[in-house]
Amino acid sequence: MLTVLCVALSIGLVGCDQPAVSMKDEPTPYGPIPTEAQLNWHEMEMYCLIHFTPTTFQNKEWGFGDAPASLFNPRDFDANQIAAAAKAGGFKGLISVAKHHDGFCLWPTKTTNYNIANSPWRDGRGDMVKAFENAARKQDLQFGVYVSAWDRNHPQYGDAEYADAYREQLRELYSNYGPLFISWHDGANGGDGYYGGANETRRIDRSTYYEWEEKTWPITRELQPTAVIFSDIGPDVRWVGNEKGIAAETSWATFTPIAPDGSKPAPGHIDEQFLGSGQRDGKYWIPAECDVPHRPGWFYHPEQDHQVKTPDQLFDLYLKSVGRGAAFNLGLAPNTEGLLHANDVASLKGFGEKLAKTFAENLASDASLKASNIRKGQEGHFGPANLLDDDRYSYWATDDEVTQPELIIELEAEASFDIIRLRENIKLGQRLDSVWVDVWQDGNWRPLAMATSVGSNRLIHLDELITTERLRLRLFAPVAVALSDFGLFREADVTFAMQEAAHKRIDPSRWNMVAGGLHGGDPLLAVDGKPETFWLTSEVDLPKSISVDMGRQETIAGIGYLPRQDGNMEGLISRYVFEASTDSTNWEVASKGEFSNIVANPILQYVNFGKPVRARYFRLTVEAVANAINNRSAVSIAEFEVYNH
Ligand code: FUL
Repeated sequence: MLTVLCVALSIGLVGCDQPAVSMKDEPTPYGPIPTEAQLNWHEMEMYCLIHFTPTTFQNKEWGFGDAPASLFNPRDFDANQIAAAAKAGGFKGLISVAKHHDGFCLWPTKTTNYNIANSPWRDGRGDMVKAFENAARKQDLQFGVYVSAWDRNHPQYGDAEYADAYREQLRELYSNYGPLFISWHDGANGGDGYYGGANETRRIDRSTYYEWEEKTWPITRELQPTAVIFSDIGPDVRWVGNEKGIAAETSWATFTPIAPDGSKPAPGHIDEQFLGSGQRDGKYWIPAECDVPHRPGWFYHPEQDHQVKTPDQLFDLYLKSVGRGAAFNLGLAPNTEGLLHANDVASLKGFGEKLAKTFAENLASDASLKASNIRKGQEGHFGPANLLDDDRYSYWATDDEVTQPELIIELEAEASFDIIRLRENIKLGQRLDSVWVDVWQDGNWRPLAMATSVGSNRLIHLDELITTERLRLRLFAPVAVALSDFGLFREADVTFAMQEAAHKRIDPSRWNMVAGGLHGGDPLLAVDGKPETFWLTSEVDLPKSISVDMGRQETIAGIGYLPRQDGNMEGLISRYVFEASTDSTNWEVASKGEFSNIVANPILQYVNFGKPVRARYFRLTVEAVANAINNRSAVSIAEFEVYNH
């Protein structure tokens, strides 16, 4: 009521203690601006994504689509434990992977029999999406769904029937799980799979098959108007282009999706070069989301219990995602009991504490601020005091012709900080080109830091603590500025201890590597313990092998393949066979499989044999590498690790 009254008074030019801004005095929005659903998403900043299917019970990263539903029986499943851990981490939402590429639906859908009703969990009467939704709402977390468009189980995958069934799955989820904040679509689409027993490779035209714009996304708009749609191309939130949780240092919220071949862009069908940085002159407001698993893989693998990201690592990712105007989407992986492991819970708690402590006090909250210009001289509406009121949309603005203003910040007392926070009122667009921060030291202004792409949130992390009483901002924009927040913070410390690894890497220094069909390059680079160096073979026709004499008998529990870490995707192994032998004559296949998702997430690929094997010799056969043409390619290996029992 009061706001309404003040608007009326300000138009009528009558005084009011806190008069609202008259629309005609506000700067005109610059470029594309966010929708209501996008504003909500920006304010959330971080949320979690839960991967849990029969795949978890197979200890695989991508299910093939053939795991029997009878495998899925997490006896101690507790959605509240998972939601409470996310809440303790400071996350504001939960996304249930209601269906992953394996096609298993976590809700009792009418569209396929491959769903939870045919599992033993809760005698087939359970609905896990509902359980996640209830737990999220109980913790005051917003809720969303991820429904993989690729379905390696569905017999009709590739035909029009399946595309219709997919849309029906979305309808079911949009109709029965309350208001959603996000509908999440990934880009992996098409390839080999079970497909109702066909066991074949199926490709689809990613640009046209799902009729995203014509048929699919209109369903989201109709049934879930509060949800943003996430995919490689948006239309509301774009993928950042990696699964490391990191946006580019300069990451504009504005973006124009373009297909690699000039056809219509679609999820999995996009020119990836600007995903991380966005474009200053992008046509649409499509900010980035940074997705990253809490563990190396998106699904739970017991051997990764000691590889959970620590609170400090999560904080670093927070600075490189949320601190760059993107969102932080952290993957959580329940184990076969249906719970998060103790290490995951402890790390989330530590991260939440670190965030809360770090941002508890804005060290500039009592500062006096002097701006070189205030829009129309209206200190009450557009003055710099708005920078300290913790409101993302009240702002300091300049006159239209003042596009390079300055702001002097006099702190109440000397303060030490290593994080600077800046925000724009994004309801008026992303206006600033850059901001320079200077500190007053020994009677002079000294440049301290600069930032581009400020937008909804920009955290500048300094290399060291800075102590000062006075700072200066110099801002540069093509139009009047509309800065809404200025903050100074000091990174807090928290303690965290993790359980030790169960398996140890076998020392490769006594190995004799006999490069067979895999030749060229330096094989020793694959066992030098240095992730940054890698063995790159000559181009060969696959499959090809390498044999190794370990020098003595070992009990091998598993292997690890670390792909090259230089960002180049040439030679990444996607299918392998690992054979073991005690005499180099009789060989036993210890493990055989695929490294799925290796291109999007080129991390250590860990394989646990389940049953350890005795061996002095092993032979690794590379059956296929990602993106190879006619199965002819070089092979690259940063590290090949063998673990004993
Ligand atoms: C990717 C998938 O292929 C991964 O398995 C995971 O679900 C990730 C969040 O999205 O595209």
